[in-house]
Amino acid sequence: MGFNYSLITCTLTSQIDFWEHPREVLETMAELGYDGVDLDAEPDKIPLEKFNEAREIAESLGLKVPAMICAWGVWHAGEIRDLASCDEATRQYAVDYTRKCIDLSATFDDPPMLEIDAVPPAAEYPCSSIPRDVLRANFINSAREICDYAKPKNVPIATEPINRFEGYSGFMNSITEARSIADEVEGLDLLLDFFHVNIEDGPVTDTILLAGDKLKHVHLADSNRQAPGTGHIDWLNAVRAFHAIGFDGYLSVDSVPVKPDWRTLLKHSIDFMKAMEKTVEMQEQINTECHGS
Ligand SMILES: [Mn+2]
Repeated sequence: MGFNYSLITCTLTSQIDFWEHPREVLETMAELGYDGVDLDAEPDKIPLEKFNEAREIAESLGLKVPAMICAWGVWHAGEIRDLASCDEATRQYAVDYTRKCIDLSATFDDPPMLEIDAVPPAAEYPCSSIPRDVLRANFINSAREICDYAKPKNVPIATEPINRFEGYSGFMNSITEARSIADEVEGLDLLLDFFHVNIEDGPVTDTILLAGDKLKHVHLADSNRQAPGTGHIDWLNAVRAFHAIGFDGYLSVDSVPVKPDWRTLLKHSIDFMKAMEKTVEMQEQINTECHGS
C-alpha cells in the first residue's frame, strides 16, 4: 500500500489557469496516477458553478478532494487575512473567511481538510515587532473559534507552519511550535510542507516523528521548492519516517513557481516519490534476507 498523491491546483498559475482549464489538468493528473486534487478555498472569488464543474470532473475521473487550499499571504489572497492580528476586526475577518471555507468543505460527503496559517500583512525580519506570546494567544483564539465551528460539520482543520520570510518571523515557523499549538487546541492537526520544514526545522526524520499522529497532510516540494529529487531533502528517510508514524494522508505537490513546465513537474513528482517508496521497500526486503537464518 503506497501513499496517496495530489496537487495544489493554484501552484500551476504561472503556467496554466486551472479554473479556465480544469479538464485538461485533471485528465493529465488522472493519467499520471494521482489520487486526488487540492482545490482553492475561495468561496467569494470562485463562482460556485465553476467550483462545482471542476469538482464533478474530478469525481468522474476518480480523483478525490482530500484538502482545499486556503490563501493567507497577501500575495496569494489579494487581501489581509491575519489570524494572529492584534486588531480584533482584522482577526475576525480572517476567521470569517475560514468559516465560509468550512461551509464550502461541508458540502462534500467526505469534507476536505482546510489549513490555517499565521501570516502577517507585511514581512518583518529578523523578528516580528509583536511579541511571540501575544501572537500565540491571538492565533490560538482564532484556531479555537475555527475548530469549534468546523467540528459539527466534520471538516478537518490543520495548521501549516510557514517559514520566517513569509510568515511571522519568530512565531509558528516550525513543526515543533505548530505541534505545541495543536496540542492546546482541540481538533487541530498538522500539515507539513517540506519547503518550510527544510528552512526552520531540524532533520526531516525527527520532524516527521515529532508531528506523529497529528500529521494529516503534506505539501510536497524539495528544499528549493521545485520537484522532489531536485534539492537536498533526504527523501528515503522521509518515506521511512512516514511509515514509522503510520501516515495515511496525502502528499500534495506544492512546488512554485512551476519549472520546467507543469506536465513535467506533475509526472516527475509522482514518479520520483513512487521510486522512493519502491526503494525503501526493496531495502527492507534485502535487510530481511540478511537477517534470515
Ligand atoms: Mn504549503
